[in-house]
Amino acid sequence: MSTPMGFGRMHRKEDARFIRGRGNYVDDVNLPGMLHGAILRSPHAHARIVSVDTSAALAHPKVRAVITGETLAGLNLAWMPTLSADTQAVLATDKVRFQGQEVAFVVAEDRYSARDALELIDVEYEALDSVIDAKKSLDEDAPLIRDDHEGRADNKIFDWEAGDRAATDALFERAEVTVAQDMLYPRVHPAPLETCGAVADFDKVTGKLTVWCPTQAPHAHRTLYALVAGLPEHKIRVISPDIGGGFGNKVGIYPGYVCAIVGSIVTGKPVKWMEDRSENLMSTSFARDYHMRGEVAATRDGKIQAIRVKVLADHGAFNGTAQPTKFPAGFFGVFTGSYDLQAAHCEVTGVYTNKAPGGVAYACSFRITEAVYLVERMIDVLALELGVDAAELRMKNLLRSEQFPYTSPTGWEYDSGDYQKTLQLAMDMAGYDALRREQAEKRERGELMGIGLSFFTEAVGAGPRKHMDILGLGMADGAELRVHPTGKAVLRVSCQSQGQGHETTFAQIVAAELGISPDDVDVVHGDTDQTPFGLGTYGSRSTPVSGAAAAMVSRKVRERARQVASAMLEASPEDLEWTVSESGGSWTVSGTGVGKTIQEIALAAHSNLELPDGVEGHLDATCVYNPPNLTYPFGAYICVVDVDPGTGQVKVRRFIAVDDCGVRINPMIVEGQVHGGLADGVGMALMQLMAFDEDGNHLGASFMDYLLPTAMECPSWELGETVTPSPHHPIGAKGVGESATVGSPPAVVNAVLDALRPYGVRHADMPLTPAAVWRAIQGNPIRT
Ligand code: MCN
Ligand code: CUM
Repeated sequence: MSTPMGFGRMHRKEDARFIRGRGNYVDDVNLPGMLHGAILRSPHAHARIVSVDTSAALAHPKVRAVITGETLAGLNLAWMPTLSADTQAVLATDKVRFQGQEVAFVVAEDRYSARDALELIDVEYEALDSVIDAKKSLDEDAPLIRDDHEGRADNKIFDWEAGDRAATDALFERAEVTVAQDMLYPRVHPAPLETCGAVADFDKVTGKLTVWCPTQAPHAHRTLYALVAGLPEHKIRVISPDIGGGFGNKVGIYPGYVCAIVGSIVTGKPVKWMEDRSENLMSTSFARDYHMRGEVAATRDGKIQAIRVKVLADHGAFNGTAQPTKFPAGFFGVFTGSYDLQAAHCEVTGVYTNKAPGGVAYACSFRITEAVYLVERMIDVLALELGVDAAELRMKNLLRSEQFPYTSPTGWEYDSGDYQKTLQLAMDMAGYDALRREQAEKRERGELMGIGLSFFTEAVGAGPRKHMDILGLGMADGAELRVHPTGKAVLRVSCQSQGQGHETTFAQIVAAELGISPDDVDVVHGDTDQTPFGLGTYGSRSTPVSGAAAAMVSRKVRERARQVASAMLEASPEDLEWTVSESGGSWTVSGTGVGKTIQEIALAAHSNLELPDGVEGHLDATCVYNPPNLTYPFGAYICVVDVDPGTGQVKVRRFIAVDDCGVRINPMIVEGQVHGGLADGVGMALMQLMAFDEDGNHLGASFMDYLLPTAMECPSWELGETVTPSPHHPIGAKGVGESATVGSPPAVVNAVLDALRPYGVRHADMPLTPAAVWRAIQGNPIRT
């Protein structure tokens, strides 16, 4: 595959090291004299800590330190702020509030001894009643989880609402048709290949702290360490090396990171802590856990008028969700989806339960996953009620291209879209009418085939900073670009790749702007000492924000090059025009064909050439990009399933996905992102669930019980694209990294329920395991 001069398909530059086993992950970081930490975790979901005896562990010959909540309390570090301005215990002092919560930290000479010594710590617990079911958390007699909060009387975290209640209720009162449906988006976990971990190295002589950890937001982590621990920020270096998948699991700061840092300060040695798979599944950021009730008001002929939603949001024991401050329910407010309607209203109540904290992870676009699932299930429920085809109903209600930019009833300004075209393409690719005929024939024979649709709109690329921040840090991103004398470039960005291919696509952005090869651009990221400040990668914001910064900083450099070229060509800058030919970019004297290539200009910029006053020489620039708005990618998905009526087994036979993420920088990478997200969707729809028993015991703490989809469960994806550029993004790109995870679960669920139509099943909650489908067929789904 040849390398394009800018946008286009090219192999990922980073894969050269990944496929040769030369990636460098946190667990590959080994420092001289390094010690190893391990965490003792609570076996109880809710219990008072009576005593912690560490004497036997300390007597272990290889143990160097045992840190408890009490040790941390002495340093004022027993509690830390969460990204939602709540507090979270680093190591428990008073109570444990979920099974798997961090209780003590052992530092030993090797990993095995650290683990062994955990068993020597004697903790006496006094078990308390726990609240596992969010629906019971607000009961009068529910045990109070956060008695550490002064004056708190119940388990409610927040009430939040959006839209116009009165206008919505009025439409419901007058509506010809209304439907309502309860549904659960269950608790799931992103389960990245690499678990979380950290290596902390505090140098007593220089006072410098270096932390390697797989964070999606290195700069935000550094600032928070500085604010919380009182360490000077310039003495902290956060390095996020190669990351084996993040999916939102690696946005937050976990107690283990803080423990590794304290361990290094206490012992004077570098300390590594790596969690194992069970720890990752039990204690780090879960996703979803939204109990939703949707209602739709429509006319008899299928025009949707209003949507009303009530949500109970289970945030676990600490409100550790990572979302912009003003948005306690994330971007759930976009729940009106892709449809043209008159009014909408939603209420979200967040509650504490005795489960692990988190909630915003797993390619969620800040809860748009839940919002899209809700509205796309509701459209199918309405189609069933009206007895109309689900595709037809969508086509009739989708926003029309002339409505953009469109302000939704809850106040979101969608930047651009051509929805009908995208849905039509998906239907053409699927052969929709033929599929419906095939389904009818099969139904005659008693065979169960289902066709499910979903149409999603996302809002990704958080900023602008005046509306979006995390703990006061505004969501704008910096970029720095330096072109060396020989015309090779280095781009430094504040976002951080967890596998999305930034080293390739960001090089392509610079390459397109400067007319050089992407092979000549190195992308530096993930090291706070090497990159400008910015809020990091989540909510598919890298391309919308850092990608825009990369384009803007390249344009600054190009303008700088124009000044230099004007001195070289002895022509006024206004008489120069930028051209990109096969051989690259140049500034050329208009109408003459005489010009200088960017490489020639780069050399001259560093040479003894006399430059006009005010032109500094060298070719570099910095910029900070504060996006004017989010970008709104969208897509139409169609899933075809066959269901075995005897066993309830679902087979995804076909999956057609048409995505519109505006201009595609690297279509191959975009397709890879979509493939990954579609597999996520099949997994969530059919097999994934973080289950607990009524005492709060975690029932899915290994991959034996928490199931991930494999190639066996995935069909050969059929992808299509439409391109509706974002009008406000410098290269017209919208984010895509979470689109397929957001859009695919409702398509799969709608397909399965469409297959079950002969049994009169209106709804069943994910995951649609064979047992769940079978129960639904027996007329006894978990929820109808
Ligand atoms: N891209 C492109 N053209 C576009 C849009 C994007 O070529 N119009 C490219 C980008 O340049 C980037 C990739 O596609 O290389 C994804 O871009 P973007 O949509 O900007 O998303 P981010 O880079 O910000 O990635 C974050 C997003 C999130 S939030 C989760 S969660 C997720 C996801 O990406 N985690 C992932 N995809 C993942 N993919 C992998 N392999 N691993 C993860 O942890
Ligand atoms: Cu919500 S998972 Mo991603 O935004 O890192």
